[in-house]
Amino acid sequence: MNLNNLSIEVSAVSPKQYPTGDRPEVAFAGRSNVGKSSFLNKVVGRKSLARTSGKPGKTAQINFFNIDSQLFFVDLPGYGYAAVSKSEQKRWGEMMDTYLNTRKQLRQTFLLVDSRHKPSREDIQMAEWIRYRFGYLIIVATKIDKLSRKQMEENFQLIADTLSFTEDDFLIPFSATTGEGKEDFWELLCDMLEIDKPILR
Ligand SMILES: Nc1nc2c(ncn2[C@@H]2O[C@H](COP(=O)(O)OP(=O)(O)OP(=O)(O)O)[C@@H](O)[C@H]2O)c(=O)[nH]1
Ligand SMILES: [Mg+2]
Repeated sequence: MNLNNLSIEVSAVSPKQYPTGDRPEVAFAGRSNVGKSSFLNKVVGRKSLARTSGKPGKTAQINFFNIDSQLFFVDLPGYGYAAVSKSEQKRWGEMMDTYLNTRKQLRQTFLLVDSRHKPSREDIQMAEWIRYRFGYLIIVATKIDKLSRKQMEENFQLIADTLSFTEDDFLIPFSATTGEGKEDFWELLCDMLEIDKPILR
């Protein structure tokens, strides 16, 4: 797989706009501002393929990124952002439910949680849904550059306990600032999809 060949395929709000064909997809879910778009940019080695922002609520559509015409990475809108109006939150929720519950090409949903905080009720719900649909959970714990090693250990335990980790689940410590965790992500993804690992940059 060649990471020089990347593009945004489509920003969708409804299923008619989803890409056609049967390429596998992996989606990235999590609270607003947790770092989904930053994660995506870092793992593919592009500064601004996905749009990021310090202000929560940046990603408002379902964005499909074409990864070397082999698969799609799917950047989802964040949940749990109180400053978005109730009707807008409802619309996003429905849009995501539709995608997550109906999309046949979807091979796994990675759940991003902030390594500094205890997972929220919505994170727990999402984790349960992922286990139900895919059999196991892959958590990306973001922003680890903001923690000491000791805090990290403690917080990873809290995350694992809160999400009722089993031995089938994975946790990838990650930083979009330092790039830590990028290798582990690709290792896991390529094993899962049985594809060759790309040359990372
Ligand atoms: N220090 C640090 N900051 C990060 C990291 N990842 C993301 N950020 C910052 O967190 C903020 C939110 O990042 P985004 O990637 O836009 O978050 P998102 O989850 O896509 O947010 P929504 O699109 O609103 O759901 C930005 O200011 C990023 O620069 C990280 O690993 N370390
Ligand atoms: Mg985003």
